[in-house]
Amino acid sequence: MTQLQAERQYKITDADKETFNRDGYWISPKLFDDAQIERLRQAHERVWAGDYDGDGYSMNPFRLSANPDALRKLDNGWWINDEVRKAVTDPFIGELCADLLAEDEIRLWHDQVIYKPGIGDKPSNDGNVGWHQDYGYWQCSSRPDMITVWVALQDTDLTNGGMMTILGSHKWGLIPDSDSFFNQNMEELKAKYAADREWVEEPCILKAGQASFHHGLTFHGSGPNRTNDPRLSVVAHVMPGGTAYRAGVQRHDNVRLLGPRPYDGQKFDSEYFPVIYKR
Ligand SMILES: O=C(O)CCC(=O)C(=O)O
Repeated sequence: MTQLQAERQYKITDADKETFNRDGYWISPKLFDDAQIERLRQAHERVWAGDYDGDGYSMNPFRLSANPDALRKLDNGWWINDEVRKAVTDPFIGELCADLLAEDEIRLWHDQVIYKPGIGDKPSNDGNVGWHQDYGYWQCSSRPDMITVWVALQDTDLTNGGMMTILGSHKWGLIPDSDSFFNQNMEELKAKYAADREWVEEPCILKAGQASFHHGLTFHGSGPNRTNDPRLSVVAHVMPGGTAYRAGVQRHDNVRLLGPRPYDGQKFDSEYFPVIYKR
């Protein structure tokens, strides 16, 4: 058995659950082999070039910014790229999430393909991801205990703009106006959210193919990529089976996937939200 095969048989331990429940995040073993990582890196190239698999339409058509330092991000890349689809619907990811959450079924909420350009020592914050809570965007969902699985497609640490989480911040509950992904002023956001809370920044240090798993309420963000190479990732946002629409709270593009007249309590259970794991 290769080392990767052994890693892909990994079972969540009580210590992993304890880490996830205490810190709001957990780092996995290597999920994907080098060949799959390379294919996902090529998928990035194709996505940004508008070269799509099949006849699907992208959820939010991507236009390359004139600013070469800007973060690139596409939601629901699985609709238009088969490699991304294979990665973000991987049952192994689903099983790890099911075990961390003690759930029987896991569905995909949506994915993201994210490219952070390397800017060397240029004084730019254009690739920053502001401190935010994912559930700050997902309040139309009945469950805040969703998980974001952030898969590194190269070795990632703070030098290339790796993500940081705020330890234990998922226990703070939903903080008002925490949908601040696009605010690139990390210091301003920190001053606002840290207030009198204990603010402990934890770098997510990952080898290529490893992933960080964070809770929907865990604050996280990332700073500049100070290398000269882009930082590439694919991200699966997942939810427990049975997660349903919470009407009248907040809009999200996914709600339109429920049909023309979504109703309170309607389950996110169509083909747009595939089951990626079931016991
Ligand atoms: O890629 C990053 O630095 C942050 C991504 C993020 O916020 C997320 O995946 O939830």
